Amino acid sequence: MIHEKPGLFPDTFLWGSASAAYQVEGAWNTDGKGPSVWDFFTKIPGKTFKGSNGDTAVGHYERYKEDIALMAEMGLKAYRFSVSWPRIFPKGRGEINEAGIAFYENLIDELISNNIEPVLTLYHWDLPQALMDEYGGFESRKIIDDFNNYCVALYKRFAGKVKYWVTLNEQNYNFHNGFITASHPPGVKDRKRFYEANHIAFLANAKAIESFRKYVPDGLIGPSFAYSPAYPLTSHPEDITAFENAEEFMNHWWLDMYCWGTYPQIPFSYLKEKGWAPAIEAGDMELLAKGKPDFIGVNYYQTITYERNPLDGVSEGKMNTTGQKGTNQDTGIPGLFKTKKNPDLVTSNWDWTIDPTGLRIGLRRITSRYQLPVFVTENGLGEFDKIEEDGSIQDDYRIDYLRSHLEQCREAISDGVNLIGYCSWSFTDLLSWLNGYQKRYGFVYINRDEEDEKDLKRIRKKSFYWYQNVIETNGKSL
Ligand code: BGP
Repeated sequence: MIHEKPGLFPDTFLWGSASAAYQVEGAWNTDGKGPSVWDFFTKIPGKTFKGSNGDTAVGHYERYKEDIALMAEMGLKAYRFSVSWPRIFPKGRGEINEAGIAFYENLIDELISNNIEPVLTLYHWDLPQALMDEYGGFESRKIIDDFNNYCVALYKRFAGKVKYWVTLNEQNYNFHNGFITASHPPGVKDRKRFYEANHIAFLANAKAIESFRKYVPDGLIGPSFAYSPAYPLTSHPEDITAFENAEEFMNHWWLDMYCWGTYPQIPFSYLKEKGWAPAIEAGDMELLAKGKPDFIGVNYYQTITYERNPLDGVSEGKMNTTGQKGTNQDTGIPGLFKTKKNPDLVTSNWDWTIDPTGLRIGLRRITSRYQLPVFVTENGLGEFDKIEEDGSIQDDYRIDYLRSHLEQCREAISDGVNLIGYCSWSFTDLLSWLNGYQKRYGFVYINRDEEDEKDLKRIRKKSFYWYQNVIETNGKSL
């Protein structure tokens, strides 16, 4: 679709940037915080790049005012952050830890006083370790009430201050890594458990949304989905079938459930055949139907290209977590699909394809299928950055990445997508879960690496000034 005139971002557009508690806060055991699963998992040898962890992260817990001052200087309209559940309930439930919730209250107040809209993510993977020990986290239905109780505590406290809420961040990616590749907690490789845990998470998500309607009637809520739109490698009908399999199993499985409260029929039938289908109990479908979101949060980094995969084909492949280009391996599900490098696209040093048009395609697919507003809750480029002799950081590659993706957002708006905002990933550099501190995403450089916490000094990159101008012109000058 080629439009004759360039589109416009609406005046109300939320120009934002995002982070997550474990990746920025540090202060892992300060002010009564309980441990999360990541506090333990990152200490297991070999799990993260150079054994990096978020004990200190980028010191945002102490420096949040300095960080918000930088956001205000930039003119940021929205800041997406996550609340650490074990800061609020150190053991997952029970008495609220007042010092923990006060941190977020101060953060929210500071944002509001700087005219920055808070976008609060309820769950960005840092499950209280106590609930993992007690009942295996999302593998038990007990989590549905515990998660709801935690969410309600935040709804009650922040209903008047926070309008935009995100339920679960990237349930699909986090659970895939947790139960298929064993690279996130709980570090399991078991497809049956994967689908069971996902089903329980869908129920927890729906219940949290049901409660939201009662406590925050004027707010807007939705999950953030790690959306990698699928492409077929060729027009061979078997590759088209592989691509459709991928779209169904990797995307519709979650999006249909969030938006419609139902599972897509073809994958469900396949999972039944394999013995992997989740157990559906009486009342589940009624609850799931109540989880309809106000918007779909889209975390977009790349498209993934698929081809046919025979029954004795590829299943597991290593992921590039070192930044050594070309070390990523293909992966797949025998009999369904396997991934393949797209010959038409370039990649980052971490082998993530760079495909701005894929963002437009994804936004259109969601709009056409679900007819809901969309919020880009993450999009960005993880790369090595270098401090020049004059102290500057010339991250033109990041500007090119963000600009080209925003151009495609504008095209998507012209196409008829109701896009309410865009949060880049990320505002400051931060801990990349498996890739350490060297994979940098921020507009603001943080002076630290894996081995040395240094002084955590904040340094504005070239992209900081670029995004400042984008916001000032409401996207007219990209
Ligand atoms: C998403 C997560 C973020 C962030 C981002 C970049 O999956 O929601 O928390 O980490 O991806 O990924 P990575 O850090 O692996 O490069």
